[in-house]
Amino acid sequence: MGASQQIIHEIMGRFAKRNPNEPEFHQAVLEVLESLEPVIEKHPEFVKSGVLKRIVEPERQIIFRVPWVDDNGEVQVNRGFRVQFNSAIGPYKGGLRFHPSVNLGIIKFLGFEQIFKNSLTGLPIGGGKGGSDFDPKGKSDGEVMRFCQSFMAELYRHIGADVDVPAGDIGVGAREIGYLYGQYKKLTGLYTGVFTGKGLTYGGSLARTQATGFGLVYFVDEMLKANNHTIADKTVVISGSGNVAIYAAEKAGQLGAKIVAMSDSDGYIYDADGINLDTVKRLKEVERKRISGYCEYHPTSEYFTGSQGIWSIKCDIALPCATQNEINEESALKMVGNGVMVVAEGANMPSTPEAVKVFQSNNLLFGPAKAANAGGVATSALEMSQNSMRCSWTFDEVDAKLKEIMKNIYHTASQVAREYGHEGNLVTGANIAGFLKVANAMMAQGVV
Ligand code: NDP
Ligand code: 2IT
Repeated sequence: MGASQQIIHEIMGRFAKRNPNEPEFHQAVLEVLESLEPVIEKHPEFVKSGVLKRIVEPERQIIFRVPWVDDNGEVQVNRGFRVQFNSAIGPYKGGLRFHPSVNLGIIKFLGFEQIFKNSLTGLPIGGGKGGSDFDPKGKSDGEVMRFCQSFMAELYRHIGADVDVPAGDIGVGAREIGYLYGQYKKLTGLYTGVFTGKGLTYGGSLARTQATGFGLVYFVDEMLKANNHTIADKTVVISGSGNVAIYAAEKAGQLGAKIVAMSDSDGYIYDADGINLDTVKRLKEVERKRISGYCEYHPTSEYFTGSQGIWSIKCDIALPCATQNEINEESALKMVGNGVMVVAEGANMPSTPEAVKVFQSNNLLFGPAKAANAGGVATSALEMSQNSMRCSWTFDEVDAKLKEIMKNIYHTASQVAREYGHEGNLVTGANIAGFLKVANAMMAQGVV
């Protein structure tokens, strides 16, 4: 074992003892630390000043009770989380996830990823994440509102426009953000940019709704261009049918690609003619129904239960946009066998480490989440700028900035990978590039 490997091994050993039973958090930290090997060799000062030990420990973790009353008059209790992971380069920034699978380990993995992703955007935002094990599915608007109000009754004291700025993630969209923001304003009396993803009538930014999906496709487009290909006429498979998936499909379609499959947690649809996105939007954004309903409107399409099967569909470009670890080694091998050319992650950590190895050893173009899905949070930072300036930019202005940011992220990750001896490995490039800015800021600010 080399000296830098030994250092990583020691940090991981201590980390594992201090964070038991949090497999997703381990997975995220191990991937980053392994990427940092060449950095440790070049910059022993990061080890000496404890940057590595410090960066894997959240600055603050808040866990709270969220009691609310359901439509039957019964008291329900959920658990709320906010992990304020790193504020070296700006106020904590990151979404809130409402999903029954949420626990502290999930929020820590997401908060940790957010540090490097936010750094990669080039904008001044630190890393954080929050959420609850509340399941908005099947709840009435009144129940969702009461839950959000109770959640914010605690969270409000920990956040602020220059302190910590939450946004959406799985299960938190325009409706939830409206209720959360309304309660924040009522409790504090402040009309500030404390949230992003806000509605357009109360401080939201044009193009934030589209930003993660559009940004993902801008990233793919840039990656393809750099390799003398284009997105036009490519066949695309997209998992999920939420915010990220829908707008990735919209932009890929605009650029001439054909989307043949989308999914939700129950199953997936296959439409050889190309998916009709208006139907998906109506089902998911308006009616809050299941993706299976698609086939009623498009009888030549097919529905399959279970979300794994989507990865056996032949395509040129695969965009996992649902959740963590949704592509395992077996699925990755199938995708490679079917000749997939590009895999770019719209979701956070959707590929298992084994799947990533399969993609990398087969030399396809692989865009890791921290780089490929950073367009959402980047546009959140643009929303913060507009709120501070008390102005709003046009859709085209925001979209143009987003495109520029995604191009820069691609080129930064690819250039840094080359500089550190890992040409073509965007996982290593993105992790190192994201880390360096944060690590330098931490060094400059002393042991805090
Ligand atoms: P949404 O809640 O809008 O949509 C999530 C989609 O993924 C739904 O189709 C959902 O299906 C599916 N899904 C969720 N959990 C699971 C699961 N355990 N198994 C299978 N399918 C699942 O969330 P977003 O589109 O906002 O988020 C999707 C991913 O993108 C997440 O990983 C998120 O962290 C990431 N992301 C989001 C950003 C944003 O700006 N919103 C920015 C960057 C990353 P169902 O309805 O059946 O639950
Ligand atoms: O994972 C993510 O980057 C998000 N859910 C968006 C975070 C944000 O603050 O816009």
